[in-house]
Amino acid sequence: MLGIFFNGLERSRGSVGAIANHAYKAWKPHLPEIGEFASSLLNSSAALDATQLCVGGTLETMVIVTKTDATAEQIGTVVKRIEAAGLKAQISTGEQHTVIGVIGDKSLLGDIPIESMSGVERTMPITAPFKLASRQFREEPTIVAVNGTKFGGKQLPVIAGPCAVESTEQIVTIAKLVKNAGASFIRGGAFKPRTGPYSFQGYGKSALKMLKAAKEETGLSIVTEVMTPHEVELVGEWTDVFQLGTRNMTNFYLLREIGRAQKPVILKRGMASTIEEWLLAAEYILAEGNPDVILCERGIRTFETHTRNTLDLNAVPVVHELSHLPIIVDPSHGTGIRSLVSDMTKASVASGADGLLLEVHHDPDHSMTGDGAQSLFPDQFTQLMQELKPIAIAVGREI
Ligand SMILES: [Mn+2]
Repeated sequence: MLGIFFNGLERSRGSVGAIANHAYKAWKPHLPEIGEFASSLLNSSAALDATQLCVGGTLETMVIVTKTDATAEQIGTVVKRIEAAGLKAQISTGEQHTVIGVIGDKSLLGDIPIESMSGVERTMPITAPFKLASRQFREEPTIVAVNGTKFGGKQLPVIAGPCAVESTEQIVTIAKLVKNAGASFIRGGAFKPRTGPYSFQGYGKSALKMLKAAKEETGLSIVTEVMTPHEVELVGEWTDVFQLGTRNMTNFYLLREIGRAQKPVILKRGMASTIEEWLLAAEYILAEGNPDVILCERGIRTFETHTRNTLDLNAVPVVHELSHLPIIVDPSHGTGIRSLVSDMTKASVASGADGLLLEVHHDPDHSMTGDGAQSLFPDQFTQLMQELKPIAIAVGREI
């Protein structure tokens, strides 16, 4: 049975959906053993995916909204009942209510009278395909704080720096310039996911040390990309915020590993991904227990070839409607053209962005990644920061 299922899975995921649902009902009492058996037998990603898929077959997430006066003890009792039934509970503390997200097969709750337990106001299903990322799970915006700087509140944090870390001198010079202009974060790639294998791939661990030098010199927090699950620990030792790049938005093993790291992450939108797929990618991180996800719109592929990407500013208000997560905008990659970056940054702030990510280089003609063409000169960046102030005020924000 198991073998046929996995073979089917390799051929077509869609066609085995129905089989998975039937099989799941029969397997349910034995799921942990089956998962273990499948992993040890095949020790392959297909095995893990299959187990996850069949668990997902009847997955129906719901939230338990607790009363405004519910005590920590009452909430703890509800959580214990959920976990004892074999489900995962995720708590979100809001101003009015604490909400408990129940992840897993709701039928495992059986006859537990959740709605009549003390402290519980009501339960409701989350109808959106993404659950923990949805506004239904959490009404208030999530604030992601990094060393005192907050994404998702009134403040608009700015992350600036070169595409790649090229030398200590380069990154320290740029860090000082962007700090003076008002940025809170220095960015720069140590591990670079390049379209071609012969392009500069980044200086790796030595670049992380260079970023640390820039942090020590300026006090700016670090944002840098992590590309593979096994580098999460290393990069996490140096960075303040992980960046997960556009090419890795659907790298589900990386998403899960970052979900297990207790560190904020900027999740860039896949260049060909819908907003729903993007929020589902965020869900992978949230479901592993990391609540600090910052979404980043960085432009998508369209039929337009004049610009590098089409900066989808629709995504900002759409994400705010669908999700409680903060969303920042990267107009540098969104346009790919220096002369367009300032205008689109202003438009980003006007659209309600919760922060900005900008490429800035003091010597863009010698940039090692080819992204020099979209990098602002430091004086342009300084001027832009000033010009953004009245726009931020007009939309109720501060920069
Ligand atoms: Mn770049």
